[in-house]
Amino acid sequence: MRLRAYFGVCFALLAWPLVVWAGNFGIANVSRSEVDSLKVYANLAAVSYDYLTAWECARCSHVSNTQLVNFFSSKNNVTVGYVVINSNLNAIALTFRGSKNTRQWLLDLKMLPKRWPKSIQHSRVHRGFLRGYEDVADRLYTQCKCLLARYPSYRLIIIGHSLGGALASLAAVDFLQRNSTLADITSVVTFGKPRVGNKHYVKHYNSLNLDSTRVVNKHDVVPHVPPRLFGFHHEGEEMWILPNSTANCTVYCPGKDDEDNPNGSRGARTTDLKVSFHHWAWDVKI
Ligand SMILES: *[C@@H]1O[C@H](CO)[C@@H](O)[C@H](O)[C@H]1NC(C)=O
Ligand SMILES: *[C@@H]1O[C@H](CO)[C@@H](O)[C@H](O)[C@H]1NC(C)=O
Ligand SMILES: *[C@@H]1O[C@H](CO)[C@@H](O)[C@H](O)[C@H]1NC(C)=O
Ligand SMILES: *[C@@H]1O[C@H](CO)[C@@H](O)[C@H](O)[C@H]1NC(C)=O
Ligand SMILES: *[C@@H]1O[C@H](CO)[C@@H](O)[C@H](O)[C@H]1NC(C)=O
Ligand SMILES: CC(=O)N[C@H]1CO[C@H](CO)[C@@H](O)[C@@H]1O
Repeated sequence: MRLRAYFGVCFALLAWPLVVWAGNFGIANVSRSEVDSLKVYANLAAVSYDYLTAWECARCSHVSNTQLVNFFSSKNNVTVGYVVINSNLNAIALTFRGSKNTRQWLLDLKMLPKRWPKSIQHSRVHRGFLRGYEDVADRLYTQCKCLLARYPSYRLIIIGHSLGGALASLAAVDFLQRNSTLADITSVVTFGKPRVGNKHYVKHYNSLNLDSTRVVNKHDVVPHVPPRLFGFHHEGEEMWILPNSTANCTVYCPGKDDEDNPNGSRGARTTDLKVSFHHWAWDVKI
């Protein structure tokens, strides 16, 4: 699943300017088979919006050989998600849901940063996202640790859509602070993730060298908040589902150590951004 090494052939024509960037900024086409494997994670993210008591729901059927271990929710119902064991992926999957009302959530989004993790100098993250994560951090870490001990050959995959993507980023950093050897077996896959922290946070995250993938659908507005103007940045490894591509053509846009690729989704004009793009990843509705 090391996506970095992937150079596929795009299954649709690209606008020519993107082909030019491709040479200059390390942008590569993502193959159809890679997209198909990422869709499994998109389906896992989509399922988090149902309240589950077992792996039984319309969208659950898209991800077979899955056993629900825990459906969790913070007291205020803001931090919601689940833990499953999946024998197809040979993995424990920890999935965080986003907000049920994206527009309201965007309006309420405050920009206050907080110093975190304490051990990383100058690292700051979004205070609200951190509070949401801390509500569930200890029990999720304990649970994942126990499951990994029970399934020693399994990986840990941390998934999230929207706010859930922010929580997935924080969970990965926190879990690795608690046990650095987890880096070798942990993957992170996010969809429509907002920015979580400043350049120092991003640099730290990228230095963990996780198998990390950040999917952005077209001109989704959420990855553009909180604004760079307030010091927020994205982790690297963007998979961008291109706008103006009816075939959902996808390109891989590698970042630098402390920033995302300027020629990825970040280059969009503000007037092109829409909330409607937030609820799709290819043909999967999240
Ligand atoms: C991506 O795919 C398009 C269309 O098939 C092709 O023209 C372009 O050269 C490819 N870019 C890279 C970097 O492989
Ligand atoms: C959280 O959501 C569940 C399921 O919809 C509901 O039963 C419960 O009352 C909610 N709790 C709060 C505090 O809103
Ligand atoms: C850290 O994680 C590894 C991999 O799951 C595990 O083997 C090891 O026991 C863990 N160490 C601690 C102190 O929990
Ligand atoms: C997408 O297509 C529209 C209409 O043709 C055009 O105005 C817009 O600039 C295009 N956006 C990109 C990113 O190519
Ligand atoms: C492309 O994505 C849209 C949702 O944004 C979906 O309706 C459509 O089926 C997808 N097209 C293909 C060819 O996958
Ligand atoms: C085609 C295009 O817009 N390329 C841009 C990619 O990013 C670099 C760095 O910001 C710009 O200098 C290019 O103009």
